[in-house]
Amino acid sequence: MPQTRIPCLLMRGGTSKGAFFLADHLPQDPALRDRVLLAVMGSPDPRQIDGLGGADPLTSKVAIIRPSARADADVDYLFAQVNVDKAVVDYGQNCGNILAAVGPFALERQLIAATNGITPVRIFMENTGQTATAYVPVEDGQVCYQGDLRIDGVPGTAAKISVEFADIAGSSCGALLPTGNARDIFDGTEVTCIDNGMPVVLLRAADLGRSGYESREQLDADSELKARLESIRLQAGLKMNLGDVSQRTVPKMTLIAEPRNGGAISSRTFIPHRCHASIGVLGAVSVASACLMPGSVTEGLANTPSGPTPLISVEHPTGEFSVELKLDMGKSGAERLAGCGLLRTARLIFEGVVMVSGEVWGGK
Ligand code: NQM
Repeated sequence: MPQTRIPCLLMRGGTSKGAFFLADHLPQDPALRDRVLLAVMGSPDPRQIDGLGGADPLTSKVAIIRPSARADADVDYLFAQVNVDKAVVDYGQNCGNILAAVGPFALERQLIAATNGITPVRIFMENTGQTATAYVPVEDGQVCYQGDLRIDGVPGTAAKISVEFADIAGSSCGALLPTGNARDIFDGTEVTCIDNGMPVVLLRAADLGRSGYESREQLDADSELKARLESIRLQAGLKMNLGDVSQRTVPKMTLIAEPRNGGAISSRTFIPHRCHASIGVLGAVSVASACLMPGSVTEGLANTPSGPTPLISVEHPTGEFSVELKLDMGKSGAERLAGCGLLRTARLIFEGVVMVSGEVWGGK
């Protein structure tokens, strides 16, 4: 049985890497598409030896893109998290890092016309039903990947892609504070459950007997901590309107501590079973938003700037991530989150066809 050739771009978006496809190049049947994506990445297998995945959730990602039929978007972007060691493809979360490469992909595949200078690409994020605009640098009609922006977690420098989100509160949970509270208690531990683009549960590291400054490797080896976090996560997931999250990759679990390097807060994020090498884009937006939330567990720890557009630096294991939050006066006259902006880089790494075993089609 011959292998099937599927056109694919391998791209880095921010601090993640994934396989990018035009929706039309993948099977339309969702179950078959999942089998194809598992085969592309080489899952389930902790080493992903038989596929493109890098044996890490941050490099086992897929973007599925199509021209948009919507008036407010140029392209539709569906994100798929391909589990490394389980035969599960999760569409129940968004990914702001992979999003950073969606604009360049749309230009590479000529889904939109390039404008020299900066080309804005309006992206409908299918996973959460919200939109973002990415501003992609273009030179001589080509995406320009080289530049001088350094982002923590990626070696070297690359061209700046700024990404703006309008209101993304309640992206997956229906409300910014999905439990209705700024603070809840699970297993005797105080937490803040928040969803500003990504469902996240914040916990003070000190409450769990940790400093919050441990390395990714130390935390990944800490099975006692991981078991406690998973117990809290399963309970929080139910209260955050996410249902049974035992097979899902949300909510993310973020340990927080006082900032140590001039930022607003220090973080260590589990996504949800492995510690992130840095922090997810929308995860960082949710953590930054919690820093502005009266009554959240960040109180007493966070050093939060004020003003209508505070730039909040979230420290993480390999540096920091700055999020500019936009505040305005809501209908009630109270300050509310109205959007945010951030900077990323991206790169086209490989262009070709990925080979998928004919067995995936069950002989058809
Ligand atoms: O939060 C990892 C990543 C992410 C997601 C994860 C992300 C986001 O770093 O928007 O980018 O939290 O699973 O790619």
